[in-house]
Amino acid sequence: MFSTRIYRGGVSALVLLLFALPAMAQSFRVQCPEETPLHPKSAAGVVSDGIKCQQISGGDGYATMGDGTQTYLFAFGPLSGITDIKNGLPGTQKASVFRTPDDPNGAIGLVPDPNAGGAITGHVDARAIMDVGVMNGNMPAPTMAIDEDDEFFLTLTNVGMIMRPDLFEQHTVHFHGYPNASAFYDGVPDASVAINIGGSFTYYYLAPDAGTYFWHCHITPPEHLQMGMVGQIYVRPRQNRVPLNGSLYAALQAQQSDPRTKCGGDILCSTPLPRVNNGAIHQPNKNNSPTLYAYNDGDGTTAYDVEYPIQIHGFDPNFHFVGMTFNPEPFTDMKDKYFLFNGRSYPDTVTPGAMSTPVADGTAHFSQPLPTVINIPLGGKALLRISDLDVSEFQTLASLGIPMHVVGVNARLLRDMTGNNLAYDTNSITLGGGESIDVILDASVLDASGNYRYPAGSTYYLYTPNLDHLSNDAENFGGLMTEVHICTAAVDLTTKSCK
Ligand SMILES: [Cu+2]
Repeated sequence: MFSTRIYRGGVSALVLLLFALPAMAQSFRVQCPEETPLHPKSAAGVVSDGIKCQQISGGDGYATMGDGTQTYLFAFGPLSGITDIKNGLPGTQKASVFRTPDDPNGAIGLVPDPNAGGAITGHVDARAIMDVGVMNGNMPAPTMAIDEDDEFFLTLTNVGMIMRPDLFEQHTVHFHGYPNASAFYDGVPDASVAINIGGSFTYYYLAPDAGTYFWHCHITPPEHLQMGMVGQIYVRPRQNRVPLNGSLYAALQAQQSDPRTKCGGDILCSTPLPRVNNGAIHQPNKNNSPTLYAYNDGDGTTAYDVEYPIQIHGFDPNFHFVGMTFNPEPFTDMKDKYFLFNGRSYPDTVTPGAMSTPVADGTAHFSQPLPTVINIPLGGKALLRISDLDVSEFQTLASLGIPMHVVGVNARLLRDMTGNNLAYDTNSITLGGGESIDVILDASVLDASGNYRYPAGSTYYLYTPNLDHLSNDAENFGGLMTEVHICTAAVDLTTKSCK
C-alpha cells in the first residue's frame, strides 16, 4: 500500500508531467548536420555534397482536376527546395544549401539558435513553418532524388489539417522498396513511430542501390494514399560519377572490391558485370553534358539524356468529398474517376509550369508543380521513371510511335546473375499500385536512309488503352494521356523544355 504522503506526491508529479508533456513532446525542428562520420568536412571546412536534406509538411490542401473541380487532399507539401519544386524539380538539397536560411531552396523556418550563440542547430521559427506549410499540400508529394553513397536526412513536420480540426491525424514517411530499412525509419506506425500534429521527425537513409522508388504516408494507407500522400524518390548510380572517357566496365569491376557492393555469390546483388565488356566509355550526351545512367550497367545500356519522374495515380472524387465534409468514407466503394500523371490529367499533363489552386482562405497555392510533357533532344533518349501508387486500379500505359525499352523493374536492373541483359522492347506496360518501372524512349534510332526515325518537331503520345481512363469524371477526352515531343536540338535540364 502507498502511504498517503507518497501517493499525494505521485499525483502532483503526474499533474506536473501532464502539463509539461505537450511542450516537451511537440515541437518543430529540422536535422541536417554539416558533417557525419561518413561525410566529414574537408580540411578547408567545406561541407560534403554527400549529405542531402529535405523538409516536408504533412497536412492538407487542394488540387485542380482536369475538369476544373477543386479536390481536397490529405497531402505533403514542400518546406525546403521550394524554388526547385515549383520548377518541377526534386526538392532534395545539399546540406550547404538546406542550412542557409536565406537561400531560396533553404529550409523554411530554420533560424540561428539563440541558445547556441546563433549557430544553425536545427532550431526553427515555427511561425514561418506554419505560414508556408498550412494547407499547402502538393500532388504528387515533393519529389526526392539522391545519389548512391549519399546520406539523406528527411524531416517530416506535421502542420495539421485545417479543414478537419476534428481529426488528430498522424503521418509518416514510408520509403517503399528501401532495402535496408530499419523499422524505426520505415514509417510503418505499428512497428515504429508516427508524427503528431505540432511535431517534427527526421528520417535517415543511407542511399541504397540506384533505381526508381517511391514513398508514401503509412497511416491508414488506403485513405491517406487515395487522399494524395504519395511521392517519388529516385537514386542515381555511382556510374554517373565515372570521369569523362573513363571505362564503364572498369568502374563497375571496381565496385566488386567494395564489400558493400561486391556480388560474390549473393543472388540479391544488384550490380552483376555485363557478360561482355563492350568497351563503353563515359562520353558527353546529346545535351552536351556527361551522359547519365539509370543503373550501374558497366556497358552504357541504361544511358539517357533527360529523365522524367512519372507517378500514376487515381482519385475518387466522392471519397475526397466525404473526406472533407466529416462523413464516413466508403473504403470498399472506392472508384477512381480521375486518372493522374503527376497529379494531373490530360490536357493539364501538357500545360507547362506549376498549376495552382485556391485554398479555403482564398489564397492561391501551387498544387501540382510537375508537368508530364516528355521533351527528348533530337536523336536522344528519355528515361521515364514510372511509379504507380493507385489504390484501386491497375494502369496500363502505351506508347504510340517510339517503343518502350524497359531496363528496370521495381528499382532493379533487368540483368541476370551471369550478366545477360534482360531488357526488352514493348509498346505497353501494366503496373499495379506499389510497382515501378524504368522505360527508355530511344529517339536515337536511324531509318533506312540514315535520318532520325523520330524527326525534330514530331509529337507522339503516351496514353492508357484502358479507354474509360481517358476521361476526367463526366468529361470525355482527358485522363491518363500525355505528349512526347522531339526537340529540334537539346533540352534545358532545368525547365525540361526544348531549347
Ligand atoms: Cu498521412
